[in-house]
This record gives sequence, C-alpha cells and structure tokens, in this order.
Amino acid sequence: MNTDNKPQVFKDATDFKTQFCEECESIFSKTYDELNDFERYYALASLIAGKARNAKVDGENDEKQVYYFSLEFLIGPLLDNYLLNFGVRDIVKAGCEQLGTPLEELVACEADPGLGNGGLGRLAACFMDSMAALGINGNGNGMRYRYGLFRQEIEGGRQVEMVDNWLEHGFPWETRKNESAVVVQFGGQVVRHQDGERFWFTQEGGEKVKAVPYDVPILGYGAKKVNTLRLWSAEPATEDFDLDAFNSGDYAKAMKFRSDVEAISQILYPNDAGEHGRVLRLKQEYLFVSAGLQTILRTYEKKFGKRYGEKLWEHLGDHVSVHTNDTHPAMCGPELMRILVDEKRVDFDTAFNVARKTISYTNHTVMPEALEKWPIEVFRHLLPRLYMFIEEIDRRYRDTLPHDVEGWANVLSKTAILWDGQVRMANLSVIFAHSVNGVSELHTGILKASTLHEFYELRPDLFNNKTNGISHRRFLGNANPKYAKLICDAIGEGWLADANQLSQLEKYEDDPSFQEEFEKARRWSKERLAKYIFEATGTQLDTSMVFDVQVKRFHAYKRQLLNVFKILDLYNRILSDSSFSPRPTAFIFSGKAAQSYTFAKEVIRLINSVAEVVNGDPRVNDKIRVAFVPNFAVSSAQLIYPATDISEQISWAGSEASGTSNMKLMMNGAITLGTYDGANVEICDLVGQDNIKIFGLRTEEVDALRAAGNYWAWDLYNNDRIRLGRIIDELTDGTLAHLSGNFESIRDELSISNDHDLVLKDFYSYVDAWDELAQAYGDRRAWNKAAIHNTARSGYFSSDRTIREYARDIWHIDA
Ligand code: GL9
Repeated sequence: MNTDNKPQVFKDATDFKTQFCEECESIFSKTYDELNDFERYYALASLIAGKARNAKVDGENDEKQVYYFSLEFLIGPLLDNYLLNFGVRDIVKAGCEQLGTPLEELVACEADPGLGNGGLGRLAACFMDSMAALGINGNGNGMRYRYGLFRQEIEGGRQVEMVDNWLEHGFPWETRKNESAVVVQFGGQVVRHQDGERFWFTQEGGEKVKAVPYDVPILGYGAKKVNTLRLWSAEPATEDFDLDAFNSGDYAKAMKFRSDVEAISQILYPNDAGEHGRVLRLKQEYLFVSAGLQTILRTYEKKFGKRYGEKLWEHLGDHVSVHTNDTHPAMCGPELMRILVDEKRVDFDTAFNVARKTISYTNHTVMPEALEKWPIEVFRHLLPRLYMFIEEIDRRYRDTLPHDVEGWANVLSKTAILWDGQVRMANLSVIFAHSVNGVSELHTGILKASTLHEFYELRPDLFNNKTNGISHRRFLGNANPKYAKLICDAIGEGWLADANQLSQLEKYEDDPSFQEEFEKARRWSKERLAKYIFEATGTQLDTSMVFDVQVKRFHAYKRQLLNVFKILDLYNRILSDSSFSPRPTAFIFSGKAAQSYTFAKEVIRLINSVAEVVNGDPRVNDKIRVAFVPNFAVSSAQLIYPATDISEQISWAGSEASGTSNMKLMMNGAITLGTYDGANVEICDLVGQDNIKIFGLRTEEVDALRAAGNYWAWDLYNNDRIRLGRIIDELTDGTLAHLSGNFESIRDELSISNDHDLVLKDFYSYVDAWDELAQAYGDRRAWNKAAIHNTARSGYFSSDRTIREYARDIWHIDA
C-alpha cells in the first residue's frame, strides 16, 4: 500500500512491536509485560504522537496560512484516528494482538477531552482533520481548558455534574512551547503620548497574563501533511506575589493573583444557557484572540518582512486568513487593528482594510439568546484600548449608513455594534469580515431573510452558504469498523480519501449478499452498544429491536420532549389496546444539559423516569425500552452512531442551524426521522423522499403560525384527553413520579410559553410518521436498501467537501 510518498511508519508488525516495546521502556523504565493497559496505551500514543510531530515539515510551502479561531475544539480520542491516517491500523492491530492486548482495549483507555460543548466544537475538530487531509496549511487556535465541560452522571434520574479532569493522567499528544509564550494585557488605563505631529496610545498598568501555547499535531489522512492545533493556557506573567502576605503566612492571599490568572483557562463554559456577560468568559475570548494574533503577526513578519518592506502589513491578507468560528473570536477584528496601529504604526484606515481582508466569520445559530453581548462598562473596563477601536469603528460605520433612506433608523438599531449599553458581538463580527456564512442552505437563507437581514440588504456580496460536514474517516472509518471493512471489500479504500466514492455503493443496495453482510455489521454494532449501555446503566436492550436514537445537547428547540411524548403515547396505547403492537423499539437518548438550564435538566429526569416505568413494566417492555446513556462524548458517540436504525432529528423547523449528528447517522446507514430543518433538508434532497421520513410544520408554516398569533396550544390538550391530554396529565398525576417527583415545571413551561417549541402542534404528525417508519423496518430488504442508499449518498457531507468550499470561496486557496 505504501506506493506514494507517505512516510513509512512501521515496516511490519514485528517492527512495530520492537518500537512499541522500546517506547514502553523509555517512558516507564519497565518492560511491556510489566505495564498496565493504561500505561501501554500511553506509550503507544506517545510513539504515534512522536511520529506525527516528526512528520511535520516547517515552512514547507509558501501557500496561504489559515488560522481557525475557535473557543472549542472537541477533538475526541486521537489514537485510532491517527493509526488510520498513518495507514498502519492493520499492522498495529496485528502487533498488539501478538503482544497479548487487543488494540481496542488500548484505544478505550484514551481520555476524551471535553474541550467543546457539542456540534460547534466538533465541527472545528472535523475541519482540522480535513484541512490536513487536503494539504491546506490549517492552524487551529483555541483554549487549553484545564477542565473540560463537566462529566455527566445520572443519580436518581437527575443529571449530576462532575469535574472533567481530562488531564489527570497526562495528555501524550501535546507539547508545551515555553519559547512561544506571549503577554496579554487586561485593564489599566490608556495613556496618550505625543511627539510633534505624531501621537500614539499605550495601555498602562492593569494585569499582565502570560499565554503559553500547547501544540497538538494534526495528522492528515495519508500523512502527507501535519498541521498544528495550538491551545493557550493562562499563567501569571511574573512570579511576583504578595511577599508580605507570604512571609506572614497568608499563602492564600499571596497566591491569589496566580489563581485569578489561571482561572482564565480553567474551565469551558456551556454555550447555550444564560452564561453571557461573565467577565471570565470575556477574558478567555480576549486571551486566545490576542495571543493567537500576536503569534500570527510575528511569524508573518519574520517570513515576509524583507520581501515587502514598508508595505508589509498591506499584504497580510494575501498570506493569512483568520477564520472566526461564531462570535467567540469576534475581537479578532479590533485586536488586529490595535496591534497594527499601536505596535506596527499602520494608519487606521489601512489597518481596518487589512483586518477586513483577512477575517471571515461563520454564524452557527439563529437563537437570539446565543448571540453574544457584553455590557459596555464591563468591556471598557477590561479592555480599554480595544474598546476605543470598537467605538471608532462603530462611529464610522454609522456614518456610512445612508441616512436619507427610509427605515435607516431601523437598520441602525439592528446593525450598530454599540447599542443599548451593550457591545453586540455578531455585528462586530460582520462589520470586520469579508465573508459571512451560514452552515446549511436553510440557515443561510434565514440569516439573509431575518437574523442578519439588514446587513444582507447593505452588503449581499458578503453572504454565502457552507453546508457543514463531518470527518467520514472518523465517524464511519473508525467508528464502524465492520461496515467500513465491508465497504472497502466492495469498492476499495479510495472512499477514505474521497468520500464521493461512497456513491459506488449504489450498485450494492439491492445485492442480497451485501445486505446480509450489512445486517451482520449492524448487529455487531448493536451488540457492542448494548453491552456498553448495560455496563454504564444496567439497562438491558434487545438487539433485535429497532434502535431509535436521539443524541445531542438537551435544548427545548431540539425537542427531546416531543420524543418522550411519543414514547408515552406508545406506552398508553399498548396498555389500553391489546391489539396495538408497535414495532419493538429501543429508544436511546444521550446528551448533556447546561448546568443552569433547568428545563433541559428536567427533560433528562423525565426520560429517566419514563425509562424506569417502561423498562420495569412486563406488559410493555418486550415492545418498548428506553435507555439514557450518560456523558455523551465523541467516544460514546462513535459507539452509538453505527448501531442506529432511526435517527431522530426533530427540532422545530427554522431552529437548528444545521445539525451534524444527522449527517453522522445517515452516513452510518440510519434512516432519518426529521423535520424540514437545518441540513435535514439537504439530506432529503440527496437521498430522496423514499429514504427519509419528514414530518411537521415547515419553516414558512412556523413563521405564519407565529405571525397569526391565533394558536392556542391548550386547545389541543382539551380536544384530546385520550392521547395528547393524557400524556400531559401523566406529567403531574404520579405516573412518572417514582424517581424524584412529578413534572409540574414541564407542564407549566408548555402552558406558559403556549407551546413555544411546537411539541403539541407537531405531535400527531410526528407519531404517525414514526409509526409508518417503524413498520417499514419489517421489510428487511427494503429497509437495508434504504440504509445502504443513505451511506451511498452521504459523501457530500464529508467535511473535506465543506473545507474545499471554504478554501475556494472564502480563503481563496486551491485545494
Ligand atoms: C451549532 C448549531 O446549533 C448546530 O445546528 C450546528 O450544526 C453546529 C455547527 O455549525 O453549531 N451552534 C451552536 O452554538 N451549537 C451548535 O451545535 N451548540 C453547541 O455546540 C452546543
């Protein structure tokens, strides 16, 4: 297989074993046999990480550098993926087998860093993988949180948040780069200096923080390219501490400065519930923006200083792209200007144009509560000099608005950066970007038509769509080994490099022997998941049942509640009608709710309560089962996707920007049961109406319903006390109270918000769609055909395709 120029990592299994055993001894001073599984994993990961770092060739080309700024990189375990990318998975597997520990057991020892919340953070990680695979100079710039998002446990049905101490046993993939540390400044005062005509500003006093980078090598498929993910950690800039306090024995006081500084990189915030306005979050955002940009400019100056001389900075955008993932890195614009103006003596207008040519922005949500805002007072106090740039840019922006055009006051109120005592980060992002993109066709349409409509009217050329994608190598190649092998046996390995080749599976859709093997692979994945769930929760699942899966963050708009209503409806119907016999189904949920998001946490408790009732009731539990898999993470997701028959993608239309689990699941051959929302629309276009089940209101219908203002949700309750009404009653009548009480708050939320998330409105359409889909599972041949067809059409959703589009349209790179 080693025909191209990829580095030869191991000659054969014997060579691998020799190197592996040497690594064990050099790290632990013990022989392989004396080590436990974790230590063996650690040695193996160190060996592979070393090879990845060595494969990196610095300054290898003059092509543009892309810097992907993201507060989250949900990278997941790396070992298995890197073996695939190096092309040595089979050799290593054989070698491990011979040494007596199956590779799977070593892989399972790897920590799963919780450096992201969900889809947005995972997207950033998939993009890193694809940039390296395509040979793009892609640099990740993010935060090295000491603790990830919490680890979720379930106690008495409730979510309990535990510390995610992902660094506890070390992280063999990272290298600390002391020599690349930079200083980032907070607070203090701005001082004006003048010398003849020339004047300039400095920021004096305040707090100086040292940002120290930790680099993780990002190995591309085929190992032709190794990029770097740079994660910043905050440390005190000096070792000064309160010596008086120290000498008088008040160590806590003496160390306070240190712990205040270290707090900046201590923990990842949840991104979806009322966490806005926290000063610490603003500090995190500025730290990684400033540290990243300082580094970029230093590197650029070194490389191009001679070539361009005085015109150096004007060419920045020719060689560097700074991509901002959501509004979290929105300060890139003003910070780049600040450095250029204050430190490089570039004039204001030039600096603004350079910034705008360099920076691009992706919006990931239309939820109003997720669009970041900071109180001006907080902002100015923490970042006084940066604020001056924002104020000036905002002033100039206002001046450019055509004041004589009707409705300009409205335009101003929607698009100004500073408004109502707040700094609006989405507007800041747009004003500093040469490209603004949404993450699915539908979402980009909504940005243009409403969320950013006024900007779109002013600058239509800024806007473009880039439908999300996922790493098909990780989520099919690594996650679903049996199916991946079947695919390779049928169409070769080319699809790993080029996901479009999955379309060659179309000729096998109807092939009985391929279908049989597909079923075998599916059964194996279901057994693997059932075992995992049993060990994690004690819940037993029958793998002959349909596996119906909804795994994602818990949020009202994603409507896990609608799914629960369906399960309760099935439960009630089975009990009240002995002739009713739904397709036996195991309903599997997984996902975290933000710590402060009470409603979402109650929905988790509701699921666990329903599970308790259903699984314990012999009248129903051969027909339906419910499982909640705790602590959803990349590693558990990789066990869940391959085992899924029905993929629940049921957000109300117009709410989910794209979704990416929908893509991961269809690629693994699950059939989508979904609304016409986010990227579901594009999945539907690709697989055709016969291979997906769509239900519920469309976006236009949702808009019309909300505009008409004549929807009264409680009419639905009153009109149907047998099914829908009964379910709502069961929330509070004790039926589900065994674990920790009733669910008044969920019922109240439905009624007070007048069913804002349209759970009642879409209920019948959803239940009917589910019934039909689950019945269709009975025709195994037709079902398998549809499942394989989904995989065959999934190549479009590879993040390789997405990144090619970013490269071509936004970063202007050939890839
Ligand atoms: C999200 C959107 O909600 C998803 O629909 C989208 O697929 C991803 C990636 O573009 O971005 N935006 C967002 O804030 N999150 C997303 O998943 N939230 C989390 O990551 C928790």
